[in-house]
Amino acid sequence: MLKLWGRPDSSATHKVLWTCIEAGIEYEFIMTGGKYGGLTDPEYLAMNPTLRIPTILDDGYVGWESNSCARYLAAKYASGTLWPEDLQIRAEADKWMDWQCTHWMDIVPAFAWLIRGTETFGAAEGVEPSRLKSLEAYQMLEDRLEDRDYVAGDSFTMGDIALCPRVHQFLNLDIDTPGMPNIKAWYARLKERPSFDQVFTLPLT
Ligand SMILES: N[C@@H](CCC(=O)N[C@@H](CS)C(=O)NCC(=O)O)C(=O)O
Repeated sequence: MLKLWGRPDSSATHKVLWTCIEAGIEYEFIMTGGKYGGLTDPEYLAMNPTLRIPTILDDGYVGWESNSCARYLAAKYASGTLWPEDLQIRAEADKWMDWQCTHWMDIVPAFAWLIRGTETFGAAEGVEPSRLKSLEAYQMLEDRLEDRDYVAGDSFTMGDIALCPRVHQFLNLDIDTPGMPNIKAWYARLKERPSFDQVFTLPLT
């Protein structure tokens, strides 16, 4: 059975967990990182030297980097759904997964202060620049969702899975997120999936 090391309040873990649930993969979830620790255990380090979660072990293959894990699992277990068979549609899903990596830090200063009280990113003063930077970046996603229900096209794919955790954080912080009707409608669509509540089980932490 696939093993997944991560924690249920980690946005990177969410992507892999969601992929497992949507693809119907049986998995063992091993609580790691944050308050669970374990990142420096020699056995864990030997699998994943980045001191990060998530990590997967599937049939002898060790994977880390959440988008890479999601791609691997989607290709192996959800070809035709999460992993679009059409090359150009798949490339769109891929493109937005990579785009998400470029912008994943935008919301972190606001998240760090408002949810964790972390001062590393500028405390309260860091919130507004972070909000504005996120709004600017999310305008690209807003435009992309103008005439389609999901980021790669007509159906839910790994692209939506990779994008959602940070959008989930952004929309659930106590900050002003004006406009963005396409993103909000897309987020509401994702929330309707039965899998959503199995992934986003905890308040933001
Ligand atoms: N680019 C990596 C980022 C992984 C990452 O930053 N994970 C965070 C949790 S979201 C982590 O391991 N933090 C340390 C911890 O949880 O102890 C990925 O997408 O997998």
